[in-house]
Amino acid sequence: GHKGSVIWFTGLSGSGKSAISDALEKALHIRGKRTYILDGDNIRQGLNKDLGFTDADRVENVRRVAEVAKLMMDAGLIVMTAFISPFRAERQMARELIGEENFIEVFVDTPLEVCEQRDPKGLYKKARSGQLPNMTGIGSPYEQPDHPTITIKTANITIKNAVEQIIERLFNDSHS
Ligand code: GGZ
Repeated sequence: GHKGSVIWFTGLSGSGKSAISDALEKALHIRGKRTYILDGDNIRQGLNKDLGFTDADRVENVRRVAEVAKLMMDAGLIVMTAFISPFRAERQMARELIGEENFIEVFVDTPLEVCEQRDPKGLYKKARSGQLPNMTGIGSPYEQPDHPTITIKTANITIKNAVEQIIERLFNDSHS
């Protein structure tokens, strides 16, 4: 069988999903693992460029990401996905498609206020002024995971520490 797995990050815009997945990828490379990060940059610009931010489009975005992640996992990669993936039902769909034993859900639990203070792209500001009505956390819901494999509270923990927690979960049990 394959040695792949999927590390599924979920959290608000600006929560730190991309930063943590980038750091995790470096740690995995040091351990000789082959990886791939699926994120907005390589998916929403290409395969999913027909999709926006309505509920239906987010559902379809996450569905396609789950299918692609599964294919890459079957090819033996450790796949990281860094999408808000705001809806519980679609994350559950991804978990079932990929298989419970291969699926590590990482909740990047950063409070909305902190994400809003960071606001690197000014999207929250735009949302507050009414110019981006369906911003996640403002005009569009984010459903927190009930039972994530790992919760990263970025307020109390460094990126290095977050990476260590995920690595431990990956290698110190059935996920080796
Ligand atoms: C949320 C939005 C929106 C709206 C554009 N709501 O911080 P970013 O900029 O780089 O990451 C966000 C990204 C979210 O795309 P996802 O594919 O992860 O979303 S989902 O899983 O819900 O399909 C943000 C930017 O796109 N962005 N408009 N309205 N984030």
